[in-house]
Amino acid sequence: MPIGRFTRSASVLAAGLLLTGMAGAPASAASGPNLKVTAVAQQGHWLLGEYVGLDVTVSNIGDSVVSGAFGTAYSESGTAFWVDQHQWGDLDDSGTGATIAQGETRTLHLTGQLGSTYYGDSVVHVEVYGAGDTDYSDNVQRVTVPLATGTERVAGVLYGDTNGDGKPSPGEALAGARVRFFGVGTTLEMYTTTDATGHFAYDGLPLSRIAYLSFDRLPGGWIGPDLPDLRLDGRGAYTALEVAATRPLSDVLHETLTLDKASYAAGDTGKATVTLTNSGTKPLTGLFLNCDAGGFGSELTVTDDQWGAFGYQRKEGTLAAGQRIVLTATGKVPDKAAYTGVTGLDCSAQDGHTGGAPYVSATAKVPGKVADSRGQVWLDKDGDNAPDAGEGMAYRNLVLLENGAIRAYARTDTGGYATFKGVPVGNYELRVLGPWKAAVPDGGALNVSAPPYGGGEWLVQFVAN
Ligand SMILES: [Ca+2]
Ligand SMILES: [Ca+2]
Ligand SMILES: [Ca+2]
Repeated sequence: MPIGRFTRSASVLAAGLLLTGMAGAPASAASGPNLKVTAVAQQGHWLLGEYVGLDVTVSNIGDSVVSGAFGTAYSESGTAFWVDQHQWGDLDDSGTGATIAQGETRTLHLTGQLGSTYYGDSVVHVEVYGAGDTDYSDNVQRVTVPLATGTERVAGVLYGDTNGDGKPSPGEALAGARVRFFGVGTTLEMYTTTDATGHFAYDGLPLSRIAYLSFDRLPGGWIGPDLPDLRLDGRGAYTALEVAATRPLSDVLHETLTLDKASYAAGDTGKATVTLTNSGTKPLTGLFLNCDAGGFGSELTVTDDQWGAFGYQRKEGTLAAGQRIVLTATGKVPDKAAYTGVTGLDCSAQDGHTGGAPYVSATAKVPGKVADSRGQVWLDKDGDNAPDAGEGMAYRNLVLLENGAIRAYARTDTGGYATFKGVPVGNYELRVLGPWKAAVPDGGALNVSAPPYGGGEWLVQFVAN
C-alpha cells in the first residue's frame, strides 16, 4: 500500500479526477500539468529473495510545471516485492516532492527484492502523483515480475582430463566419487556417488537462489574442482554438466623437511631445511610455505621472513620446470618442548589455488623430564561408538613403544584403567598386548607430557586385530 505523504496526496487527487470527468472534456485536452509513468521489470525467471531491476520513466506531458511530484512502487498481489523508497530521489514521498517542467522526462533505475515466501508472480504497482494532474489515467502502471516454477535436475559426468582436450574422453570417467549437493535454505546436504561411467544425477530439486555442488573421495588422487554456485530456476541449465577434476599440486611440487639434530634442549636453536622440487614441465609461481610454528607451542619458533620469497607473507616463490631449491630457517626450541618432550616443524608448500598441496613434518626429542601417564583402553562391545560401563579392557598388559622398542609397561585394573609411572616425556605408541590394535590408524599415538601440560587421562579405543 502507499505510505505516508503519498497516501494523502493520492486521495486529494482522486477528487480532482472526479471533477474533470464531470466537466465532460477529454482528459488529454485539459490544460495543466500531467504526469505519465511507464515501467518495465527486468526480464527473468526470478527466485525468492532475488533483486530485480525496475526501470521507471516519469514524464510531464502536460502544458505546465508539476510541483510536489512523488512516486512509489509496491507489490499489489503475488509474491512480495520491496522497493526502497529512497531510490526515487527527489520523488521520494518522504520529502517535499520533485518539480518537473512541462516536457521533462525522468528515468529511474530502481531495484526491488522479492520476498521469501512464494505467492506466484509478483504484480508491482508503480504510481506517480503531482499536484493538479489533469489526467490520472496514465499515473499508474502495473508490471509483472514473473517467478520461476517447477523443480530442477542437476546431473552430469565427473572426469579427469588426462589427454588435456578439455572434455570427457574414453577412459577418463571418475567412478565412485562422492557428490554433495546443497541448496541454501531449500535442501539438506544430499549425497550421491558417481557411477561406473562417472555420471551422477539429482532429480526433483527445489528451486534455489544459491546451491552448491562439490566432489570428494575421488579415485586416483584427483581433486574435486571448486565450481561456481548454481542458480536453480527450473530451466534445466545443469542437466549435462561436464565436471573436470584437477590434479593435486603434490603431483609436480615435492617437499622434504629435515632438522639438524634428533634431540635438543629447551632454549637451543634448531635449524630446519626445506627442499622444494618442481618435477613438472611448467613453471610454478606464487609459492609459499605455510608452517604452523607455535600451533601446539612446542615447535621451533621459526619466523616467516626467513623463507624469503617463499614466506607466507610474500607468496612470491617461483620454481622453473625441473628446478630444486633448498630453504633453511632457524628457531628457538621453546620452553614448553621440555614438558612435551618433542619439538619440530610442519610445513605445507602451496600456490594459493591448487588443491592437494604437499605437507611434511619433522620432530626431534627434547628429553629430561619424566611424568606419570594414566588412561583407559576400551572395546566398543555394543557398537554404539561410545565407551560404556563394562567396555574397559580389564587386566590387560599395556606397553608404550618408541620406534618399535618398549619403553614402559602398565597393567589395567578391572575398569580398563592403567598408569605408566615415571615415563620420559615424549611421543609413544600405546599397545595392548594380545590380538588387539588401536581403532584408527593413529589411534595409538600418545604424548606423555609433564605438568602443567598434558590433558589429563587418555582414552584409546581398541579393536580385534
Ligand atoms: Ca497524468
Ligand atoms: Ca579429455
Ligand atoms: Ca559402547
